[in-house]
Amino acid sequence: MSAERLDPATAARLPSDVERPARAVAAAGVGIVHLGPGAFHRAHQAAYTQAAMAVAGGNWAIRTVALRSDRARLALEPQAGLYTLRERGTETDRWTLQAAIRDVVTASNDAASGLDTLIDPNVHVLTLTVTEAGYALDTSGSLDHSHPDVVHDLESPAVPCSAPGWVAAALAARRRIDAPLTVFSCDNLRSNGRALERAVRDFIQATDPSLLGWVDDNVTFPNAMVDRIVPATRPAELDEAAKALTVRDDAHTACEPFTEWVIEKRFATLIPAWETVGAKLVDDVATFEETKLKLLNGAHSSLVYAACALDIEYVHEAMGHPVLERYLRRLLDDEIRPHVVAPPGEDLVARIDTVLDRFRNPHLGHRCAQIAMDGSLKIRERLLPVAETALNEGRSIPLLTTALACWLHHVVRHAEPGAPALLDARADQVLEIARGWTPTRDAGQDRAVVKQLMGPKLGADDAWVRGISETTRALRERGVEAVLEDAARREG
Ligand code: CS2
Repeated sequence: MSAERLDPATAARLPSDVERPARAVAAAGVGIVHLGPGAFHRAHQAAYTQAAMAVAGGNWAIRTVALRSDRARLALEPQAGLYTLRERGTETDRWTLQAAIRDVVTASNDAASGLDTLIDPNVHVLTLTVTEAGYALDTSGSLDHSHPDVVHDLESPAVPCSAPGWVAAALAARRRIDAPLTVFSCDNLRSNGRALERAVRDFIQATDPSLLGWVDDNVTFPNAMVDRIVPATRPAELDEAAKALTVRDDAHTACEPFTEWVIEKRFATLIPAWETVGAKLVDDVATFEETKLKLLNGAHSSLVYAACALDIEYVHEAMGHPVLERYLRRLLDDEIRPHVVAPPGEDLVARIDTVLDRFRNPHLGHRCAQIAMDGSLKIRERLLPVAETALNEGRSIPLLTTALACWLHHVVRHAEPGAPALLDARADQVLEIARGWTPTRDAGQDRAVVKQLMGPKLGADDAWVRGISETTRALRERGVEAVLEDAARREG
C-alpha cells in the first residue's frame, strides 16, 4: 500500500472516477471560519460549500478551528486541506475530492490564529459543529457557569476552550473591524441558533457586556436543520480508501448519499450560494427541525441503548434484528409521529420509511456506541419533549417509556463497580445519580432519580415514574429482547 499522502501533487493521480472540484474552489479565498472540523462538517457544510462555489463562484473557502484536539490538523495539514468524500448507499458509490477547507488550526496550540481570521472583512460566516455537549448549556437553556471549560473561559476569555467562549472572543475580534457576521449552528439542538446565541450572550454578559449592543446590530444566529448520517471513519475504511485511491488520505470521510440542510433566512451579511445546491432557505425551520430531531435522532437514541445491551455493534445490524426493528417502527408510528407537526407538503409516513431505510444502509458501519454517547444531553433534545407533551395530553406512551428505560438501564449498568466508562459529557453527575439505584425498591428514590435525569415535569408524574422504573427493572430481570417484544406486541 502506498505511504504517499494525498496532497495537491498526488491528487492529480487519483483514479478518474473520483470527481474533481471546479477550478473556482482551489482559487477561492477564505470566507468562512468553522469551529469543529469533524467528519460531519467535512461531509455536510464543507461539501455544500464546495458544490455552491462550483455553481456560483465566490470566495468561500473555509478555515477550520479545532478547540482542543489536534487530530484534524494532523490529518488535513499535510494534505493542504484536501480529502476525499465517499457517499455510499445500495445504489450509490460516489467519490469526490473535496477542496473547500483551506486549513485547520488548533486553538489549544495557538489561541490567536483562527480568532485572527475574524478580523478579515472577507470573512462573512462562522459555522459550528461542536455536538450537543459543546454548547455548555444547563437544563434551563442558559450557559452553565459551573461547566469547567466555561469556568476557565470566564477567567481567561482571551484563550477560550469552550465553544461559547470562543464565539464570544470571535465576536470581540469582529467588532474591531465593525463588520457583520452570521453564525450558523449545525448541531442537533432544538432552535440551535437561538441556543447558541443564548450561550454566547450569557458569556458576553459575564465578561464584556459592552459588546452586546454591537452583537444586537451586527450578528445573527439562524436556526437550522442539518441532516446526513456520517459515522466516525473506521481504520479499515481508511485502508480501503488508500487502496482504491493509490494515496493515503487520513481525512477520508464516508457518509450516506442522503443530505439535507434547511436554514432560517436571517443573515447579517453575505452567505455562500448554498441554496443553489439543495439547501432550503426558509422563514421558519421549527417544523423541519422538530421532524428531524424526533423522527431520526429520536429513533437513533431509541434504538442504540437496546442494541448496546444486546451487543449489537452497528445500526444496520440492529435494524436486521426482528424485535428491534418492529419495536422501532411501532414507536415511530404510534407514539412519536402523533407529536410531529409536518413541514408544509411533507408526508411523515414516507419520512419514517426513508429514515428506517437509511438506518438499514449496510455500507455505513455506524456504531451504536457512537450514537449512544452523551445520552443525557441527547434524550433531552430528542425524546423527553415528546414524553412530556404526551403525558400532558393524557396519552399513554409504553413504547417511548421503554426507549427511555433502555437508556436508564444503560446508565445503571455503567454505574456498577468495574463497568466500562459511561461515554457522556455529564458522566460524573449521571453516574452519581444512578449509583446504588435499584428500580422499584423505593418509590421516593425512583422519583428522585427520574427527576434528576429526566427533569422535574416527568419526575412529578408518579404513575409514569412507576412505569419507567418497572420497565427498567424488567429490562434487567427479563432481558431487553423480551421487554421490547412485549412492548411492540401490545395493543395500541
Ligand atoms: C446521531 C446523529 O450520533 C447521533 O446521535 O443521531 O449524528 C445523526 O446521525 C445525524 O444527526 C443525522 O443527520
